[in-house]
Parts: sequence; C-alpha cells; structure tokens
Amino acid sequence: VGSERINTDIVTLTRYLNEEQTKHKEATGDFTYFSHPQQDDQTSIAYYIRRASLINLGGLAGSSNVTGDDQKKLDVIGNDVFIAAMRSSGRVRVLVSEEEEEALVFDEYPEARYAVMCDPIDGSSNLDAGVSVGTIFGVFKLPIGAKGTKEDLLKPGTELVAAGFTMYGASAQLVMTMRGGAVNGFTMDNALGEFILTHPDMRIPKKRAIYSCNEGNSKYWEEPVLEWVNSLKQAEKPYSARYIGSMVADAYRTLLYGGIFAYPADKKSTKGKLRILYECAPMAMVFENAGGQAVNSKMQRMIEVVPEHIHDRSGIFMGSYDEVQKVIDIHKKHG
Ligand code: AHM
Ligand code: MG
Repeated sequence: VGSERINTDIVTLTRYLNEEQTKHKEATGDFTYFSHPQQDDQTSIAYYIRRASLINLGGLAGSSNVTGDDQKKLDVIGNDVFIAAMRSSGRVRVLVSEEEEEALVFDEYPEARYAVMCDPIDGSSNLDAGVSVGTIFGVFKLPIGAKGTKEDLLKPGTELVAAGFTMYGASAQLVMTMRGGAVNGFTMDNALGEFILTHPDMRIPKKRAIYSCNEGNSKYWEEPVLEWVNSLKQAEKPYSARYIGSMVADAYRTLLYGGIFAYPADKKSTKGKLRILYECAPMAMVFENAGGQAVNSKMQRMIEVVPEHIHDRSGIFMGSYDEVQKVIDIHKKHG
C-alpha cells in the first residue's frame, strides 16, 4: 500500500463503549445497550440529511411543533428515528424531545433507568441551504422504579451521566462526554458505517479571539452584553465574528478552535432562546469537561441551572475559559 499509513487498531464508538464498560466494574452495560441504538440513530439521520435533496425531504412538513416553529420534513423524520431508536434500546424509561410537547414514557420497560433529553435536529432552519445541523443529547440515570415523571427530568446538568452532540457536516462528527470524564470526538466513516475515535480527549483552547452570536439582536441586548461585544470589536487586535446560526456547528467550531458562543437572554426574549434540558445543559457539560466554561445570563454555571418545565429556555455563554471569564467580569462590574 506504498507509503499510506493504515491504522490497524481503529477505535470505533462501539469498541470505545465496550472498553469503558469493562473498565468500570460496577457498570451494568445498560448505557452501552442504549448507546448502540443512539449511534444507529445518528448514522441514519446523517444518511437522510445527505440524501435529503435527492429524495425530496426538504421543505416544510405542514405542521408546527409545540413552540410554533414550522416543522421541516427532516425534523419529523429525525424525531421519529430518535424515538424509535431509544424505544428499541429497552433501557430508556422516558424521553424528552424538542419536537414533543410532553415527555414520552415508555411503559413497556418499567425497569429501564435512563431518561434521555434530545433535540433530534437542531438548527433545522438551515437544512434547505445544506448548512450543517446537529443532534444534541443528554442522559440522566433514574432511581430504580422511577415512573418517568417530570420530577425525574427537572434536574440540573450536574446530574447528567452523559451528554454530547453529533454534527452533520461534510462528515458526521459525534462529540460525547460522561460525568467527570474526558470529551471524545468520533468521525463517521461512511464506508464502515461506524463512528471512529478521531479526537480523543478534546481540550478547548484557553482563549481565542473569535466570538459567535446573532448581533442582529443587539437592539434588545442588556448593557453588559453590549459592552462586552463592543470591547471585543475595539480590542487592540479586534476579534473575528463567526456565526452559522446552527448551534451544534457553532459549538463544534468553538470547541476545536476556541472562542465563545453566546445566545444571551435579552429585552425581547427575557428567558433566552435555547432550551435548558436538551441544548444548554448538554453543551455546558461538554465545554466544562473540555476545560472551558458555560454560564447563563445571570452568570450562574449553566450546568447548575434547574429548569421548571421541560422546555424551559436560558441565555447561554459558552467557550474558552478566558473568553467566558471576560463576560463574567463585565457582568460583575455592572453588578
Ligand atoms: P431550533 O432548535 O429551532 O433549530 O433553534 C435553535 C437554533 C440554534 O441551533 C442556533 O444557535 C439558534 O437557533 C439560532 O438562532 P437565531 O436564528 O435567532 O440566531
Ligand atoms: Mg434546537
């Protein structure tokens, strides 16, 4: 094979999960059981997205989801695929999806102990333009006999046992972390149909002069946010602005290159736009475990925020440690 280097010891996501399970003697294997269908889900969604324009999956599905957004055909498909995958695992007791008003309780598995929070296709307004979108997920472990009630779900991100996202870009990238663990990145190998560990132990750069937010909202921003963004633009070497408008893609770039992603609460959206359970908390866990920070608009650790309702929103600032610290310092100054 000439000078081409062939890796004969590939770590697939399946192998990674099996090895993790072997390392942790107390592990029941439940998590692995549920991760495999989850991997299948993201493999399928990646496939559908790639095929979307060929098989006419673009455009609106003719219905609205609970928050009034127009639903895309792929939103519906992504949601259905996710639900089917989680149900089939037999390990999921309750599932919260951005696309479902109520939590879904799988009564056929009363012994199942996981609660899964997900946004099956986040950033879907970008789909028709072929811009990257993603799946975000967070996982709680429930007490034995849990009924999958709201109380089982209205918990802070510190209770998550695992969280992460998959970005459907030029290739599908899966980033996941477990409580207190490293952040690992996997790349979909389309030929093998497997996620391969390509970015072990991801660490976000401590700082980087890139900021990512929808400045079109600045009319509604509070004073500290205005002052912060202005300070970046007036810095000796001004920051670069990068905003895709698809959180998973913006987050993935921020994780790799460093910088900050922000979607603050403002005078118009006083609670912010992004959802706590399946957008903010999982991202906060990824960024903290990679050495960064994530806070809400009150400068509280995002991962400690407890939602009152499963679809609650929050402002968020997440990214490189030093970049988020700048936001915190300016807010502190304003008191
Ligand atoms: P969605 O869950 O309805 O797709 O909305 C979430 C998306 C995020 O991916 C992205 O960060 C944000 O909305 C962009 O919002 P805006 O268009 O207001 O900048
Ligand atoms: Mg979303």
